[in-house]
Amino acid sequence: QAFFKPISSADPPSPTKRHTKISVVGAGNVGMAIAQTILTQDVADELVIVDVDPDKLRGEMLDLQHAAAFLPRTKIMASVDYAVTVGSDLCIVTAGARQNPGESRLNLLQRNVSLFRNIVPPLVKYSPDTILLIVSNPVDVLTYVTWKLSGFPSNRVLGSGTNLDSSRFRFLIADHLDVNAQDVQAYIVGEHGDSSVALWSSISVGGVPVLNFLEKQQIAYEKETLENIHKAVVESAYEVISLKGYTSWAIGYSAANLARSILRDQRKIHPVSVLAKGFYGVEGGDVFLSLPAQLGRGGVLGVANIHLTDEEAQRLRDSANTILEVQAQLNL
Ligand code: 6V0
Repeated sequence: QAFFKPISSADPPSPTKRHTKISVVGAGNVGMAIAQTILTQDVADELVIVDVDPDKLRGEMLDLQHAAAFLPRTKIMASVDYAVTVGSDLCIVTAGARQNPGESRLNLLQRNVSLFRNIVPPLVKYSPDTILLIVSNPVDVLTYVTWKLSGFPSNRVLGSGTNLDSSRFRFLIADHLDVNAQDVQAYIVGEHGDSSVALWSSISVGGVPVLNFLEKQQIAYEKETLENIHKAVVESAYEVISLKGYTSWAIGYSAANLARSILRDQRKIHPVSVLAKGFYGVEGGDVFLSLPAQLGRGGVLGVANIHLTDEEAQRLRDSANTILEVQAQLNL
């Protein structure tokens, strides 16, 4: 069996293309954290920021431009007019409405869908070949909405999904084992948020499968500790928001990391929100949720065929059903 199921619509990269342009929609906490990480990590030649608030937008643009002397050379532009995004290789959407006191999540989602009707069509109009990376929450449903509104093939629409949850997971495992988080391989898949699925069988440190190692050393399987780590991952966003009001740095690095893999054709595997129908027994409708996907210049190149236990596969399908139930109530 092949390691990747290829997605046939993923075109090979153009060998001559060098100049890279990224547009970020939404100049809030998340959009600006992504923008500044893209700049410091030298991911693009041109960075464009779009928002509906012209003063904030210009202020943020000038503030970033004033750091040019300390950064790799990147042309920075900002406008309320989507014409500035023309020819983008990657568009990252972080715009979102804020939840009103007492407002249901579904109502908030419906308002975000209305925002997306004003965001996705102009992005597509000015950059018909772009890749769309969605960050706004609820990210899985909004990625589906974007796919529908764009008319793009599914390889060119993805959500940041559980790339962030997985990096939180890797940090907590690294902290527990006192190792470097970059040496920890571990995936959280499924919905970004409450019904996410931790793949215990995927955890390895420096190439050594952790559960196998514990079993061989006859060290008691620390299931409770592992489950507490996953619980801490799910709760960590709520904790950060209750402490500082929003999350920004980790999602900034997470999205810039995805941008690099895509635009520099790194072909790395990231748990990101992709059209999941047909993978790992997910059936019953078009649903975007996070699976370990290979990313490159063509967007989502394939989905890794990693081993899931029966319980993990069932949880993934439950996660898919949770998202499908929300989508069924949407007015698209
Ligand atoms: P914020 O600071 O309120 O920024 C939102 C920005 O969107 C503001 O600057 C608005 O002016 C702008 N905006 C609103 N409507 C439009 C529009 N129609 N066109 C362009 N811009 C518009 O929010 P913050 O930056 O903190 O969060 C943004 C979104 O990211 C929210 O939906 C969060 O829930 C989501 N996050 C997603 C994460 C993930 O892992 N996927 C992580 C953190 C936050």
